[in-house]
Amino acid sequence: MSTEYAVAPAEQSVDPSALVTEAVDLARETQTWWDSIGFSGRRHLLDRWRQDITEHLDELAAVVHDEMGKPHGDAVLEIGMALEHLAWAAKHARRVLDRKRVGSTLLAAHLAATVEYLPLGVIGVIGPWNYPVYTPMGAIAYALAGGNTVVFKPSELTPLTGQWLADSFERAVGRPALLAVHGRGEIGDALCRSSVGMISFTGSPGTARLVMATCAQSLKPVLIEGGGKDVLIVAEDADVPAAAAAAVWGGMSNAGQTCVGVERVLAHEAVYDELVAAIAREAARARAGLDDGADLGPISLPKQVGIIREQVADALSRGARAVLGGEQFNGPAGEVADGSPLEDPARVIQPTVLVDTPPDARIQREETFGPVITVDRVASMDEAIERANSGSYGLGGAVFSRKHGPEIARRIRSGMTSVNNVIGFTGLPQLPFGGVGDSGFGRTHGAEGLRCFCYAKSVARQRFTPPVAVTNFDRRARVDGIFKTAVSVLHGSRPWQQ
Ligand code: TXE
Repeated sequence: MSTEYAVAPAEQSVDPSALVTEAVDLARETQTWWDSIGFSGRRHLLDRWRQDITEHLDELAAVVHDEMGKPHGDAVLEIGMALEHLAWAAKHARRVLDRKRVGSTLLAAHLAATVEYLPLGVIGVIGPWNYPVYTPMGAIAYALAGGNTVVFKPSELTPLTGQWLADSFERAVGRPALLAVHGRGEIGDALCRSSVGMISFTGSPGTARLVMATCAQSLKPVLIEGGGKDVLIVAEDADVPAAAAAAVWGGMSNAGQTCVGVERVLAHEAVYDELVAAIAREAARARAGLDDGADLGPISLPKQVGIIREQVADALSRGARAVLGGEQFNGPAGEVADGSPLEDPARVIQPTVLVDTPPDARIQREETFGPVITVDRVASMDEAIERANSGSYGLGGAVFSRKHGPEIARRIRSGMTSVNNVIGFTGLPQLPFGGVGDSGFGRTHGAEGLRCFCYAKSVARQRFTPPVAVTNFDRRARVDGIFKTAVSVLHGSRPWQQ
């Protein structure tokens, strides 16, 4: 497997767009063949890719662990979930995208109609570092299954993982339908300016706006997933121990670097004290560290350490209390230099639980993306929902209630909500994944995810000459009269239905 990678252009004197143009051109050449082999041909080759990843699972997990620090076991979990999506997309692409007859109407009875979803061509995927396999696979697998080829720009924090995926694809399939290009924002920007048919972006809302602005210049469609400030709501009829365990896993796993992770817990006052105690006990059992036995690894993105510490310091200064982990935030908000190694102890942040956090604290509305959760009391589910929906994000979320979960879930303004579990929706390939507000728009996964990288092609074929032809200039009063009568009959008021 090749290990030397195109390094960020900052280290190279070549024009960033030349790297990207070369990859996009190769992907476009390959796309003609990839489209021509059809759904069964692509399914066969995507299954071969999936088997190759499975056969080298530990190797890929080691690359992920080494690059961004998550425990090996968590990397295996992530890769397994990504393979679920790859399998589903390959298997269901024909059912979702292939040509289908659609019904006609009385006025258009002379037409037979079909619709199918055709590939946009080459898809540019810009990926994140926190789930460097699972998240990009949500675009790559669905785009490939629909007949597109893909140029993938992994995060500059996880280039080896991105290249590993492209190399694995090449090993299994033998043709470059998936290519990786590497570098920082300027390579991502060059991909947005290239001739790809669409951009799938996962990252921060700020960068998402830059991506959109660049793509707007060529009217290029974009899919945006911009992070979240997800809540876990605990109703008074909830299973409190289960809710506590979910809050801790959802908030602390992957060192809290999960776009659909739990950032805020809102608990009914009837169960609040019991829940806080249970969360503190559960979170105290999770240990952050650099060793293999750690439950959560270091903070992957150097600048994030400062963001987390500033948000916690701000909350504590406004009266919040840490029922776990507060002591590590005494003293100045530590900065970690951009080039600091993953093994820098300053990147290790222990699970932290804050209570009594004022609503105006930064941590209540800004994405923390660290192993820190706030737990607040509410007097009712109405108040919980109002507070849940008060922010600018709307990605995931969870509700714990024995009887009212689905109805509460529906009122949370987010793309996905789990009921009596946490992030369960990420493991169901059938469910579309995406958000609203600053969390972005467009959907990966599911039927929507397959269609997202295609365009609908509608065909209306004339089966016989219509008895009353309205689309010609010979149309005279007689035909107009007949047409008006038909419209009145079809669309006029129906006294018997009053
Ligand atoms: O994201 P960026 P970063 C959030 C999280 C994190 C913050 C910053 O809160 O702390 O974003 O992380 C590429 N045109 N999430 O710096 O800057 C860049 O190379 C095109 C949540 O990683 O958004 C990288 O590959 N591309 C998120 C990708 O965009 C550009 C997961 C993301 O970078 C570009 C990751 C440009 N002008 C971070 N500038 C989630 N939703 O899970 C940069 N890039």
